[in-house]
Amino acid sequence: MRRLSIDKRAHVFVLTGAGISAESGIPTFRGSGGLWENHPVEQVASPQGFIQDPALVWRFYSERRAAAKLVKPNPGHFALARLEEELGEQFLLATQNIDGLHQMAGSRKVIEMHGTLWKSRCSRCDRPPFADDAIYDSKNLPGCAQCQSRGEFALLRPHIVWFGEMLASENLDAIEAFFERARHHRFIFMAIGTSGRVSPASLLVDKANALGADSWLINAEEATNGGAFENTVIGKSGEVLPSLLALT
Ligand code: BV8
Repeated sequence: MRRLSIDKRAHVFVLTGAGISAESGIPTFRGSGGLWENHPVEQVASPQGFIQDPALVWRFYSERRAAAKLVKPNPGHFALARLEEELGEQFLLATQNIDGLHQMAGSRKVIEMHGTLWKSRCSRCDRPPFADDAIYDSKNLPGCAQCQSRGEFALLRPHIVWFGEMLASENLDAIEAFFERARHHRFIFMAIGTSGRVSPASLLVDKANALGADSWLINAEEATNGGAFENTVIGKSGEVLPSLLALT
């Protein structure tokens, strides 16, 4: 098996998924069979789910906020923060996770492709998303103060990209711009701790390959889109990343 060697000239893009937070104690989606309280996550994490039962959806995210407050980054998160320190603008991290552990580990530029647990926004008006780590009780769901000041009522919602919702174009543009620069150099694409089931994140490896990237999957098991990667390292990210990402 080839060894990954990253030197100072490399341009490295990393996509992480739930697997990188598993060793911090946050359950993955596939690990729970994709279910929460016997509901398929794709149903709860959706606009339809929120309209149908906002109390259920706020309970889902309040429980994840409460759990995520108790966990800490693991050596996998710290290894990525170190690599960003060493490569600077030649490094870009995008995550599908909403737990904020990359930032807690010291990563400075993190593209949160699917949003974040730590912000809420109005489900209706144009009030910008705001920091919010509140645990809401299903009996008194949060309303938007701006709408209220206009004599209207609208529920707050988590600032998260649900299934069936578009990803923020500025995030996709930033990734595209990095790929455009990296293609003229030694371009390494890494996906870490992701089953590769959710698009458009799971399609990034194909774009990187088409631009000449050296693609690596670091995962506890084979992934749905595993065939797209030239190289695969099967292992726990917290155990393999510290040595794998050391500069040569
Ligand atoms: C979009 C926030 C355009 C929410 C998330 C049919 C109908 C409608 C839509 C679709 C359809 N088919 C496809 C789609 C598109 C859909 C999609 O991909 N669906 C899937 C289910 C098939 N995508 C979307 O809807 C996206 N938007 O496409 O817009 C559009 C618009 C309308 C209609 C069509 C298209 C929006 C997707 C974003 C959804 N939001 N998160 C929340 O978190 O609550 S996705 C959510 O699930 C996560 O963010 C993550 O992305 C995904 C779970 O994936 P992973 O992170 O990979 O986690 P998983 O558990 O699966 O895997 C973990 C891996 O780690 C495992 O392989 C495991 O082995 C490994 N592991 C475990 N421990 C370790 C480890 N590895 C290393 N070390 C360890 N220690």
